[in-house]
Amino acid sequence: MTIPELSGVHPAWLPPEAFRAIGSRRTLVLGDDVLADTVRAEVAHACARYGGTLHDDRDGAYDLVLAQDPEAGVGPEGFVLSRRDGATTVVAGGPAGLLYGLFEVVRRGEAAFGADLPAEAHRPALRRRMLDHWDNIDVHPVMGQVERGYAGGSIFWRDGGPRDLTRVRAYGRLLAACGINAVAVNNVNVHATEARLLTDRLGEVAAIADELRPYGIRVHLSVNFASPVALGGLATADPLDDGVRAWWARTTERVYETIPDFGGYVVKADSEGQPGPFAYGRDHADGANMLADALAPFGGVVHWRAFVYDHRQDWRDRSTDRARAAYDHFAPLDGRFRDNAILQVKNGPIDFQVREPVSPVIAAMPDTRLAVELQVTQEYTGQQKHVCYLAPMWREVLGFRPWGPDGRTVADVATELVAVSNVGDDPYWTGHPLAQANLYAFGRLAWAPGLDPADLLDEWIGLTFPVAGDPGRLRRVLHEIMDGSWRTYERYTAPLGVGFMVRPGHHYGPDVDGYEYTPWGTYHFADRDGVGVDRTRATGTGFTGQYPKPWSDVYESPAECPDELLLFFHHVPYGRVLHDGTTVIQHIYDTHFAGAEQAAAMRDRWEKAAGDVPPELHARVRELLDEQVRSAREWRDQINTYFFRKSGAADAHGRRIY
Ligand code: GCW
Repeated sequence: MTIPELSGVHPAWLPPEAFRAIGSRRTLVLGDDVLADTVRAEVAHACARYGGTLHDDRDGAYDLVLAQDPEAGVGPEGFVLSRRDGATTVVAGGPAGLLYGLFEVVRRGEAAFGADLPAEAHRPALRRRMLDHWDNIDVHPVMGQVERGYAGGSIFWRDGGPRDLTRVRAYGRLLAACGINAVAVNNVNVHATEARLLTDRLGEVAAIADELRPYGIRVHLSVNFASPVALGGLATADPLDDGVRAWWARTTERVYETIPDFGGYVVKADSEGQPGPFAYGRDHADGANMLADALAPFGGVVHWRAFVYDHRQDWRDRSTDRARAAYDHFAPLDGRFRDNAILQVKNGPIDFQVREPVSPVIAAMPDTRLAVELQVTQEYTGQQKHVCYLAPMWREVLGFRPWGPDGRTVADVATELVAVSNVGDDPYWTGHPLAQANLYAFGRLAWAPGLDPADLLDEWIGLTFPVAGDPGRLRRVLHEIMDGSWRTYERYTAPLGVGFMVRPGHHYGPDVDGYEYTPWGTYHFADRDGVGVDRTRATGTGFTGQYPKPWSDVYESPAECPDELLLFFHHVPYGRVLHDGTTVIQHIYDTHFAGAEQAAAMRDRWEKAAGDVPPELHARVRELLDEQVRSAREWRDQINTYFFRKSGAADAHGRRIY
């Protein structure tokens, strides 16, 4: 096993310097599986650079000991970290724990070799911590190679075929270092070429799995529900048909012959044109269970997405509400899914907007295993042209208590966390160099959902920029720019929970009415008197009734509804007074002026970091900040002008509106 070193690719949060503390010490590694080999290779690699030594003999004095003990009581991925008598010890519950323990020591750097440390148990809160790639083999004429990808092409495929996978090993290493243990390699919209990854192109998946395995990452595959027809030549894909079930069983068996540790399937069915069980008069439990049955003999799982709604809605029809769709489809099916069928639910009821309430499905399915799906790729949050550090949003989602202050959190209810990846073949991995922090923070939050976003940012800064000119100054500047960047983005784009005022298709930049008269079910209903969607039980779509108490009542009442979600749940007059005393219309003006100003302030702050980061990186971020400032101004002016023209209400501060 060799440690991948790439030239021309930014090392992200694992620059050589991150291994200095380990590399300059005497380390003992015990264990004889693939992951122990990886740990040994990592230590040896670091020692070659920094002069330390790697040992495998128990008798001796070491600065760092990494060993396994199934009795450690922390599960296969956990570890106990301690320091006493000049030695730091990681006792892992299993092979993966050894790897995660190593990366914990990397994160701490010199601090891991300082003062004594009483035994600290670490284990992941969520057993599967997964990234979904929306990568295609072919470059799609509209979507590009990576659907909603803002960081270049796929790291797995070049247009039309497999690519040199050296970079995939390095990717696995980065993911392991933030705690991720599963990757779905292809787009959930499974087109004709990509469908064949299940059958005659399976070798390409196996090759990716080989690269990721040494870092404890299992590979999953998005499959097309109609595969028995498209690939198997059957007349039907009916999940209750014996021939169809036999086809999936045989096909899945072959997958496991090729990739014995294959993770399972991901399915987007009956959604945005993808085939599904509805075509055969079956429901989604029938569909998911059929695949679960095919996977069960091999320990595999199916991730079945709950993103099912009518995308051919009539905008004139105000009773159909896209927000209701996932609950309406899935809540009645609770208890019917197999143990190895995992329902994958987007964090909000609509679609990864900058602000949405937490999906009511999460509280509605006590007898179903749930994966909560986040979007690391910034489709609706600036497309990796804008700085938008998303950990604060995710932290809010994970800490949300659907049953009120004394109930469990979303993180307690979920069995897994999944996110759409923001990675591509860009030299910085994520296009915007600062968007790397989102990927890092996602993995860390999936491991420990209670972590503080600012602390995570701090970790990421420390690892990513180890030799910066003045570390204190850089840290300050990055916190000033990034800590509040999600809220800043919200300010200059979407006020009070209204969503989808984006350009149709690519979803970048403002277009207030872009989706207003389309079939997609994403409306704001602004007129001369007011704005927002009435989702109440009393007079609206009844969506508020999908929440348990207290939220069903809180959201129902315009007086109690949190301001930031007011227009998500209510249609209100522009003059309605918010909790802070401003009117809705004045809030729109104020936040848009403030947001655009804050974007400009980010750019000024970044100038102070010139000299603390490599010049190319500084220049790349500066260029992107120019675009962010331009775009924020455009958002400000279009939104303010639109609502000024609709409402006729003057800005209390007499600022320029067009
Ligand atoms: O947000 C929407 C995106 C689609 C995506 C879909 C989904 C993969 O605009 O590009 O399709 O969500 O999550 O399935």
